[in-house]
Amino acid sequence: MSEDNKSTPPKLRPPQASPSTKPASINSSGVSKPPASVSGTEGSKPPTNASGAVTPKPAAAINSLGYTRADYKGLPSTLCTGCGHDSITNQIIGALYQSDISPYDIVKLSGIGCSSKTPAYFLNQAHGFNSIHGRMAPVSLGVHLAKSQLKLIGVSGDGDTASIGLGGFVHMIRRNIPIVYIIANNGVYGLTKGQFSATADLNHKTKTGEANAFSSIDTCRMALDLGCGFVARGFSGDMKQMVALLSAALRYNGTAVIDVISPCVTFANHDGSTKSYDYAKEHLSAYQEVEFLPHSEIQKVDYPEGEIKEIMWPDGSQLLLKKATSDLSQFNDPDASIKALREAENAGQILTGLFMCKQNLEPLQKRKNYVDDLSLLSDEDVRIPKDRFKSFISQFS
Ligand SMILES: Cc1ncc(C[n+]2csc(CCOP(=O)(O)OP(=O)(O)O)c2C)c(N)n1
Ligand code: SF4
Repeated sequence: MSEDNKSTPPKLRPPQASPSTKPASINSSGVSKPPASVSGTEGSKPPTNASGAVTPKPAAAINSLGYTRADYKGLPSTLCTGCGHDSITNQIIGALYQSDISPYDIVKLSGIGCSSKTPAYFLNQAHGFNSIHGRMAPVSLGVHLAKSQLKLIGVSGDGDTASIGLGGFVHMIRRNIPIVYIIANNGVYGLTKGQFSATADLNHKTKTGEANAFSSIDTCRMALDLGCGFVARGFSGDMKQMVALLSAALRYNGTAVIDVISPCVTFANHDGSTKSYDYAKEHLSAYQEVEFLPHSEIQKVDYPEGEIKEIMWPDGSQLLLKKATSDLSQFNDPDASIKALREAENAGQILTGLFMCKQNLEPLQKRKNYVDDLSLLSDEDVRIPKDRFKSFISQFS
């Protein structure tokens, strides 16, 4: 945890005991570990009935890799009670549990902010890098080049991404770095007590009534314009939609941007805030309804023509898009999605759903023909030979 994240958000929960966890066991290539029950129940007393006899505990449900949902959890949250970011954490855990991805094959990334603290609250067993403010995207490039077979999940704030981190965000998209890039968007800098961020809407008001004088940056429109292959917006209060979007993003091989409206209950949940729970509930509008069917739950159902679009994933899972405000052919047309987002903004609506899902974009590694795993290169491969180094240095003597 960096120095910055030691600043304390207001209304903290009392400290809670952290769950017991086993350290990650990593194989020789630094990846994965065979499925095991790592829920950490050893050492605790078994449950007993009134007469003191040990009652058998019902077995926890497991996913296809043999992990329980608890195996995808992290430490208890220290965010304000009711913070939208905690809902996103739960949604990430839910999507990961049904993802068939081992916790040991994931790298969690973040910048600085309340949102950037949240990777501590999921996936205790994963690798992680809590970077500096606005630098999650460039750090993700380094991590990906060092170990391209690991799955990257990043949580950044709207300040972290759209204010200080905008340059890195833009170039990450241009390079199509494979990462699930979640923007927990509350329109404010929560950690530093509620200043406007670059996604705060024009005329959005602070708690003391000050109106924002500047127009907002829409990270989804920007990502679409830059050619991002997976772009979506969700609301932290909509578990079903978020788990569906995250489940699809986790299977996407390229940059997957999900902007999530995530109310800050302490600094942006009042009348006049356009990122409050009440405002979001009154102004949400769905581009389409989304539903995710893991491959184990697929059933063949016939839908009326034009009402449902099925997106198939390589593992056999399906993302179902059901017609809402848009014609279902629009979602893969960046111009149509940008137009719909702009129209929604002009009408004071928050448009959520999937705006782009292009599965055939070449990921970074293929475009540049990079080696798969920089971390496996030998010293000889990465060191300049001694004689060449000497001759290079001799130029300066
Ligand atoms: C270089 C630098 N500038 C400023 C800060 C102070 N700072 C810490 S977090 C933050 C903004 C956090 O806002 P956001 O990313 O939206 O996350 P939130 O706390 O709202 O979840 C700022 C400005 C910093 N840590 N580093
Ligand atoms: S974003 Fe707001 S509500 Fe959430 S922890 Fe930070 S200050 Fe609290």
